[in-house]
Amino acid sequence: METKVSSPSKEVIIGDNQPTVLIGERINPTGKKKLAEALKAGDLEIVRKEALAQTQAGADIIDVNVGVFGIDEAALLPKAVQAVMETVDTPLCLDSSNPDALEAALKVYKGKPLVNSVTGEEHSLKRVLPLIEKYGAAVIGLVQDDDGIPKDAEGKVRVAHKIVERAEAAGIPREDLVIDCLAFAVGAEPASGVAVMETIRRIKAELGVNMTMGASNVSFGLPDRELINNAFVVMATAAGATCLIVDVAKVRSIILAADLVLGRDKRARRYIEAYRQRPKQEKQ
Ligand code: THG
Repeated sequence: METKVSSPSKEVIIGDNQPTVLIGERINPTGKKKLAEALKAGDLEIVRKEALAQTQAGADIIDVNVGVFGIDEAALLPKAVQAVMETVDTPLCLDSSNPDALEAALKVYKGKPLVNSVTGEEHSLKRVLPLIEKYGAAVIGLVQDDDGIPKDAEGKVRVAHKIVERAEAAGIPREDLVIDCLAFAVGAEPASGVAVMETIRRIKAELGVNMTMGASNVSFGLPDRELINNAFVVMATAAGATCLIVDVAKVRSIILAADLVLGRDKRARRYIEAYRQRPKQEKQ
């Protein structure tokens, strides 16, 4: 199963026999005061800078999220998307919980974007799936429904089935769906990591779709978060996740190593190339 996402000049393929696709998460005002203030003032300079920095760090796709409380996302998201498209040719992931903002961004995007996201909630399925079909986009499906986010694999798999069925009924090919299994913080929910690994294996066996994960939730509230995030992304990749939403500069090297071990980097080409690019003093 291959999910294709593109800009006018680049195509990214998410799939089992491909290197893990990394979506850069940094254009997102969550926890970033300076970016939030700039977005409120309509200043997109930081957005451009982050687009460039993440592309240089090896991001395959860049997530664009401008969700600040009190902001008109339907007006700002398309502007941010334009700014990023003018700066880099990396394909984009349009990230908003507001369907009007998603539609406004879909109208200006050039290529085939990944939309982040639809959920198993009725209002989301009814409003977002027709947009995906209309614009020929790919979409991330969050395993969350009107009862919330299921904690166990059984519940998560059930919502994944629902999203796949509803997407196909809306005329969206299965390969254009990427399921996000939604991990909780392991500090608060010790069984969450195991539940997610089981969910990934079951969804792969039962539905065959591509899967993504945001890594940073898992380590919330604990010290040395990077270490936990690294353990999590390696395990998720081994379990069958084919795409990750991460801080690319921090996670890329461990994923290159994981891809190599999993046979997703033939002749170690990507691993060695990244090693060559590293500053001399860091090499061993
Ligand atoms: N799944 C899907 N989409 C998602 C997520 C997911 N989109 C949003 C989020 N999760 C992934 N993106 C982020 C963006 C920022 C942070 C974490 C995840 C973050 N920000 C720092 C903080 O809050 O402290 C600030 C970091 C900094 O300044 O460097 O952690 O799970 N489909």
